[in-house]
Amino acid sequence: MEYSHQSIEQKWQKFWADHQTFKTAESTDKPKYYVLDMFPYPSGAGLHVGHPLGYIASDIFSRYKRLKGFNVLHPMGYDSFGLPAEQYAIQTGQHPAITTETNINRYREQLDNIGFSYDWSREVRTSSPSYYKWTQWIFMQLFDAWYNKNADQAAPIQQLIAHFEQHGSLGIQAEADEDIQEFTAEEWKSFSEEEQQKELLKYRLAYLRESTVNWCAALGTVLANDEVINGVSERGGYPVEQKKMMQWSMRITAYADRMLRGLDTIDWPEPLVEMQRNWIGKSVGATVKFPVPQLSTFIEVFTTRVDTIFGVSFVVLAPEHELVDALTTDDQRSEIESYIDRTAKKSELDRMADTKTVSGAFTGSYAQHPITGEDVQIWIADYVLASYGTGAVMAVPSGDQRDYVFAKHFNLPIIPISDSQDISEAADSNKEGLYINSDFINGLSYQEAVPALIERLESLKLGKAKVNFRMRDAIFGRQRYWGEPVPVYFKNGLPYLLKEEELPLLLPEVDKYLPTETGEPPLGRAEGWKYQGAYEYELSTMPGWAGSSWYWFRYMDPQNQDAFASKTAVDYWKSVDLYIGGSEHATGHLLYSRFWNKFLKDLGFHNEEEPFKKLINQGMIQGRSNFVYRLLDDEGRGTNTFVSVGLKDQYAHIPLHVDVNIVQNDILDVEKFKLFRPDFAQAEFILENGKYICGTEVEKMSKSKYNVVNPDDIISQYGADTLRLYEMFLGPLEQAKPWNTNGIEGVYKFLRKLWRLFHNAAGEFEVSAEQASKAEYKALHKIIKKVEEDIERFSFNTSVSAFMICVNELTELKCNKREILQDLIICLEPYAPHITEELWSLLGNEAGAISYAKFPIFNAAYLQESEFAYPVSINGKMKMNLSLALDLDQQAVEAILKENADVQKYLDGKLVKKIIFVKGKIINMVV
Ligand code: ANZ
Repeated sequence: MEYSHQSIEQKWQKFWADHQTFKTAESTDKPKYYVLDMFPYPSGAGLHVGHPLGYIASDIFSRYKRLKGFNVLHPMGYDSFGLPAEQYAIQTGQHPAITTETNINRYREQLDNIGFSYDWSREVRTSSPSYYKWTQWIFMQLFDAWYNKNADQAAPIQQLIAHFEQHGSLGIQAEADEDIQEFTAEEWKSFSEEEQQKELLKYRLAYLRESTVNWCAALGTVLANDEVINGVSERGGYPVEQKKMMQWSMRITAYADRMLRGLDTIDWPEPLVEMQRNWIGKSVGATVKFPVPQLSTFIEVFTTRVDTIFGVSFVVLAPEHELVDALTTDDQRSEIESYIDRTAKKSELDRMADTKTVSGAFTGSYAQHPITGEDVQIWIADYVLASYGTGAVMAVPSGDQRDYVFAKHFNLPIIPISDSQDISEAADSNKEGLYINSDFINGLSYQEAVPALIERLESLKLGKAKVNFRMRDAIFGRQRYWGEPVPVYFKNGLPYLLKEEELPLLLPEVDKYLPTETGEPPLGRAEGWKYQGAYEYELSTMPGWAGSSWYWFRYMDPQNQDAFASKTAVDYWKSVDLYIGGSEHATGHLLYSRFWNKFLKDLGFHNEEEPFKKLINQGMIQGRSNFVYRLLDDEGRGTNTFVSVGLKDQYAHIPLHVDVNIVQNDILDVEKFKLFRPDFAQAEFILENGKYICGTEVEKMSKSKYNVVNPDDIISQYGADTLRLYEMFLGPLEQAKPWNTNGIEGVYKFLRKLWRLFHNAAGEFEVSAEQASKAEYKALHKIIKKVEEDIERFSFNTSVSAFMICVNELTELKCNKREILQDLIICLEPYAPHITEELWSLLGNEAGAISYAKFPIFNAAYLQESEFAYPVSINGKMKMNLSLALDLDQQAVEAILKENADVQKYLDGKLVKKIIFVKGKIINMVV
């Protein structure tokens, strides 16, 4: 029988599904191992060959771990709330739930075709009520919690209320809003219900507050900073403006320090760790107050360089700073206002990215230097960000490059603070010894001067040490339909939670998926949708990242009705041992997930500080585009003649993308090309050696470039096992690489060759029970060792070529020994599960049992060489090679040399004085 991938693969996929081969339970004494993929958003386009790369790698690892005796949790699900289904709903009126369901079915079909060993009984969908009930429940826990700095963890808000009732605000150290009040217990009790709720909102980990947001009018929603690229939305490229709105936020900043510390305890790629570090952006410095006597107020700045304070020659506020209006003098008002208008159009990211344009305006007012008391001008400029530090800086042109450029541009004073006259050098050095000599810090080192300065500022009540984080609290809401409803209603303008037993709060039906006429989110259209028929629900829905910030817990116990996951399941599976996914989630999903994980730990729901122990980013598979070259006529218009790539430079031409699916090994199927587009029906070709050869280029895989390859097509032609092996064979998992089908035949041939080892010349299955030879054992144990080492270090590509070598060796040895072949297919099972299942059962084993077989044990003895070809020299001159057993000692070797005719010929009767013998290396005879 010939190797027929189609029937074999269908047969085994059905078998696995029917027998639930990969269903996982907690009740086992095997050690656990949790392998997680970043679950997909089920888009309408389906999977292309780039998508499964990470899934194949994680599946290989999962299957390998099972063979190694682990109880493996390897689930899959769908991140199924999101914008594309909603955009489609707006265009067509089709409910996003229907689009989502269709897309999921398509994804499932494609995933099944690849032969993944997922436990589908644990599938989750973030958009299903039984799942989002728990997303809402977690939101409620966050709303009902505060962050206790003394304990460095979150705690129930009830505990805070109890403290307020007994001691007032005294003794509370919280991560909270800046404007929290001080009050006694009596005062607290005298507050109205409304006043108490307002105060508590400043402490809650999920809270409402007015904030500047990235408003995207075209998408009708607020976007997170990482969803805005160069001032336009990441999805769709629509303009984004800054706008003030009441928004739900998550106090992720409370966890900033723990998130930083945690990075040292996990095994993640260094660039990813670095991105998170920068995103969190811890800065150790001080806040300093510059008095503004005429307004009896202060301008507070944040600086990491308090040592440069004597170089301050002006202060700069962000244009949005709350004091700008009061500080602006009549003379300067029109200039300031027009400047504010101009900068409002730029996003924060644009402002940070633009280091070239210098712009700003003078308010007309002055502040006092906190130590020297001198007057300094107050300016506004958009290089100062409203959302960072205090939204104001003390400008030190002799210490800071941006301040220097600004001072030069507007002709502001520059006070030297360094011996160095070269300002760029001084700014670069950016470390020590830049402060000028001043009485009380005279002679102190930088390390001593900073605390001395802070002490002085503290005694003046004009400053204090301060640690700042660049990370902001995360906006938690969007003005869209297709997301989780927030389980909150409003009474007297204040938010209240639903009761736990009222969950899930179902997404209501609406007539259109658009904002209301009055600009409210789509949920505002739901008729009669009121809490207890009386109170307004929150109308925004949760952001895309809500459902994905805890999904790994749900897989542990997906059907649980009483908890997001049972304690038993969570205690058993703990955290994810291996997480594979794309690097685009570095500062979104992977930060939010760490945050929610830590929060749920603080409340005692589990014990793991970090959710994902090891993480690997798979590289992108790029498309390999093909081009045809269309000849141009004298007027530069495209003709209907196409020239092969090698000849194209002899003609005026333009390149055109051509569908890679009608090109094989860069040779165009000209008949299919004529059907590709109606205007090509009459196409003519200038060929090379009778063929039309296409040009190529590596680009992003996308429909518009006609370079999308669908895994289903590869699978129907070559099979899933070939696809799996080939995706790995393309190169190291972490690297970006182009999809190039040119080598896929080689992999397919390898599988057919493997198949033939088990079959005789007549094509009948035939293996021998004889004992294997040394050479056969050697081939087998080489591959056992290699596969084990490769998989353990996630080097999947290198095993594929080793398998090919092994099968070639065994073919040459004409090996059909059962004991060799059976172990070989166990090694190969993680990569090519279908063919190995088939061969396994042909060998007479229990069907399906190969998935739980024992990975063969490597025996080093088989790799030891038993003979060595010694170079034999006479007086240091190499004469010949002599193969001898490696276990011979000097005496035995000398005896053999004496007997050997060739050796005697070279000696030509000369007397041997001494024989130098180094085992496994050389023989030298001294005559
Ligand atoms: C004086 C100074 C002198 C500064 C000097 C730097 C060098 P990181 O490390 O990013 O925290 N800064 C403070 N708030 C800002 C804001 N809202 N927008 C823009 N810039 C702001 O950097 C903190 C430094 O960035 C602060 O220290 C401040 O400038 C500036 F030789 O103060 B520095």
